[in-house]
Amino acid sequence: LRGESLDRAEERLVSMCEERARMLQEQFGVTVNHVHALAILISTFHYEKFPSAIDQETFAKYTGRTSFERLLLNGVAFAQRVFHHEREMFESQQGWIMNTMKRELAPPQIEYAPVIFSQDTVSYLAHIDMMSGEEDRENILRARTTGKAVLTNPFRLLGSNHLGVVLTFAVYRPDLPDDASVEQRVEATIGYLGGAFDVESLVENLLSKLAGNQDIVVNVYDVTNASEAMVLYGPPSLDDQVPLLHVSMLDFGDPFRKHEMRCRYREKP
Ligand code: WA2
Repeated sequence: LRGESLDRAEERLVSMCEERARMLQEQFGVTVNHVHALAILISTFHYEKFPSAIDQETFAKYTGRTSFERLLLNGVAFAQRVFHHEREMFESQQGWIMNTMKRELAPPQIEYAPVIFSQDTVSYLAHIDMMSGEEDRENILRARTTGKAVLTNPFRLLGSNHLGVVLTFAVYRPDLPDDASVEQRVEATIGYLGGAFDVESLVENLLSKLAGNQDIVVNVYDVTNASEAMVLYGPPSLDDQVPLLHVSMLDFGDPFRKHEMRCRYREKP
């Protein structure tokens, strides 16, 4: 550690780790808030207006021009709630047939969540029933019962195959009261707005700009289940064999999930 005292080295590690955790949490928070506002925009301009004031072109243009507000997301998309009895009508009106995340024809289900609007950067989501993916489906169900931002487990994203997490907000009919019950929420759900935090490339990009980045190794974990932490960012590592390790708490805004950042010094040859 360049001959500095152990105390000084530890102090420096703590401050670099806390700085990174604060920055990441801040960027997550800004992004989540902006996606929340987009969900309200869809509720207002797609459902309160007849005919809808939003179509794919308008959505792509607006979300593209506001992407600076969502630096850690690779894009946003809107999936509409469609019941089985509405499927035939929906598909003929749209002029396309929904498919699954595996690019197959969507088999019959009670309900679906096909993407009808997508930012250009995630155009590969168009026409996919997001309920056909396990992580996305869990998010959709939890988003609509809570009315809050929800995050998935870390998993490999469609398109990039990068490690990341998906953020989902339910979009409700505009008349839903603030104090609605769970049943009222589910009933008033008209779709889902969300996107993926591409942690593998966008967090890398964020951290690479900070001083001291060469000196330390940063990991982010989902520690919701304390006995089996899941890597969300950084190289696999055996933290218990490291002499100096600092753990910084992270709050990404989903109270159901726990995340933390662990920092250590890079091994010097
Ligand atoms: N967005 C981007 N890449 C993904 C993904 C996703 N979901 N799922 C797997 N790879 C439209 O919850 C609604 C976005 C899901 C929203």
